[in-house]
Amino acid sequence: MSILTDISENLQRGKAKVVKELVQQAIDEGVPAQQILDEGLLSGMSVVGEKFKNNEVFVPEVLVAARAMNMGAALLKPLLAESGMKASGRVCIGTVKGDLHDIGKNLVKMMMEGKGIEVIDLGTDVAPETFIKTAVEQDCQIIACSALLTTTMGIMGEVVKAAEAANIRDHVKIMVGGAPVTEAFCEQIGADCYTADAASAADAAVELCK
Ligand code: B1M
Repeated sequence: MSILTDISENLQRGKAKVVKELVQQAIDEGVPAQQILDEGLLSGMSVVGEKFKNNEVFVPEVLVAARAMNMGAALLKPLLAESGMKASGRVCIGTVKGDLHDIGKNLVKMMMEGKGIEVIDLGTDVAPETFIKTAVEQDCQIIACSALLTTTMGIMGEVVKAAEAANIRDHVKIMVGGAPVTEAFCEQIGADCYTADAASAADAAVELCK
């Protein structure tokens, strides 16, 4: 069994300590960080997601898998950081109100930090007014919203409206993403940028901060 399969299977079983050790071992063996993320951690999480959808596993199992995912990803963080020119900029990021999913949001944060962007992490269940208040007080160029539920993605539209009401739309860009979010939805709510994955979100943030 390859070490990446091993990481994926232990993540599915929620064995956070083993996942952490295996990720470290893969790093030591020279496996590229992006490959460990894609073919080990994210591949395991996607199996968990399918099983969750089919009622083969339930919230507790998903939570321990998520914990293993976050522990493994933390080891990859410095390696995913690209060398070379660092961008400057400040972003506040959060998962929108009513939504507690934070794995994707954490990956986006990690990738943005890897590009040299300062990221203020507001966590999960973030109200529109909290995004706006933080952007104003901390002088952020970007508000980045993540949503994983079809029932919460509409909050992103409220963030755009709140930014308009606060008169910050001319200098604060709004980025949106998460599994149910699409380019069409981004346009519909009047946000500035949709990206499908964490790496593209980081690239887009660098451009928007210029
Ligand atoms: Co939930 N959950 N969950 N869940 N959960 C989903 C999202 C679901 C699709 C599962 C399913 O039924 N198939 C479904 C949503 C259905 C829908 O809305 N249509 C669902 C549901 C229904 C629920 C509950 C309602 C279940 C319940 O209680 N009955 C509940 C809601 C709780 C709440 O939020 N209020 C719930 C709870 C949970 C857990 C707490 C158990 C756990 C979250 C733990 C945590 O995050 N710490 C959980 C998990 C883990 C999932 C699945 C299995 C995995 C999500 C994930 O982390 N994926 C998910 C099923 C699935 O996706 N297959 C599911 C990996 C992650 C890396 O991907 O977040 O998409 P993702 O991020 C991607 C991109 O989307 C992008 O970058 C990342 C990749 O590079 N991206 C951005 C993300 N944010 C971005 C922002 C950007 C740009 C890109 O710019 C700003």
